[in-house]
Amino acid sequence: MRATLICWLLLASLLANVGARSPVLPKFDVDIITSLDSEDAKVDPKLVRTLLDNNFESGTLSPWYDESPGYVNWRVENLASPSEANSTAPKPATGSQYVRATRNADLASGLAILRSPTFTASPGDRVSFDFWIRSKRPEGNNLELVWVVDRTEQQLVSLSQFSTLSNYEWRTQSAVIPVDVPTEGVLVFYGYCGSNYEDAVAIDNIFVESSTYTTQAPASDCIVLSASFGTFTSPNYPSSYPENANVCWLITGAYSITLQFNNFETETGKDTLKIYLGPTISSELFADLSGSYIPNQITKYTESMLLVFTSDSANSYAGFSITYQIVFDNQQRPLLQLLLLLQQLLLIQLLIQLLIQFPVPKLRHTLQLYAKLQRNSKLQRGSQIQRNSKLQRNTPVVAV
Ligand SMILES: [Ca+2]
Ligand SMILES: [Ca+2]
Repeated sequence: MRATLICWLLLASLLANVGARSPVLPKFDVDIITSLDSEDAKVDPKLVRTLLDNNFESGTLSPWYDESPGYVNWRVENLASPSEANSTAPKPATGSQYVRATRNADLASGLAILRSPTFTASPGDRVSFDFWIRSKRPEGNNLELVWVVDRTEQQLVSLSQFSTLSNYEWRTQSAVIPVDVPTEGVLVFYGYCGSNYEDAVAIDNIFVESSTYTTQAPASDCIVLSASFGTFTSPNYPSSYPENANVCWLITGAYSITLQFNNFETETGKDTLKIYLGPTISSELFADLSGSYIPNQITKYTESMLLVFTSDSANSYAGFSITYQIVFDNQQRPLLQLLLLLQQLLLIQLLIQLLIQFPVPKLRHTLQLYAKLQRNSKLQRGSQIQRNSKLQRNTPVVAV
């Protein structure tokens, strides 16, 4: 691994010298990425997905990080105080801070690498960003964006065509992250910057957005289960469901959701019922069910749940019947109040039972008896006090 890095540094050094003379674009080495892949092992890829957006106004790259091997590094700079004053950036569309491939005092050329932590991309996810790129020679510099999964890079964007002497424009670029199923991977920006003072590569407003399909289609096209309880089935149940079925059910605004499977029979591995703990297929996949095993009852404390049933083009079975029960979020307070009321009712019932055990005449007798006992005990205490005070008076005072 170290040998690879040394080789690469030698290559970068060579490129630095070549880059000063002619606009040769570097060939990127996958090993660079994988050799630097240990830092984010502790970060949950599902959680970090929502943190990737950065407009750099806070002055930090996080959660992106600089993996540049030398010469040129990513630095967040302010429009008011650019790190390379000879070639100041145009004003960004919003804010004043952005990240720039910044060279040393000698303006040595090189490759700057900006890398995301490993995160889970869902189908349709799209990355967008603003960029400014300039060079003394046409196409002399480049900004590439690649998607890396299992040490394999896939180029999403290459922007050298915007690298001209006269370019002073921030532009927006976007690309779909190419995944068919939720996939863990890394986004990497490669910024190659030459050694002329006019050379510049800068990035701003990185956003990773879910596609319209994943965020909206299930919510609008699905069967919305809005009653507190009920039963839903696969199409045609108990007859065979159709081939190429694609049906979904959506529950939202819940506090908890319970599913009781009355029957379940689908083609194993081909015709599946997927249960997501959230409103879209980008949400956490809780279960991927198929076959003839009837699952146990499920109760999940989740605001929403999406169930998606799909079948392939052959071999259909009876499908499923599921009884659901939803405790809606706004039912929680009334439910707690009801429980408190029940508790009070139980106390009242205990009192009533006591009264039944002591019928009223008997109760009056008991109270009279209690009053008499109280009087007697007062009298006894009174005579005891009198006796004690007599005793005290009769005790001689001993002079010291
Ligand atoms: Ca900004
Ligand atoms: Ca099938």
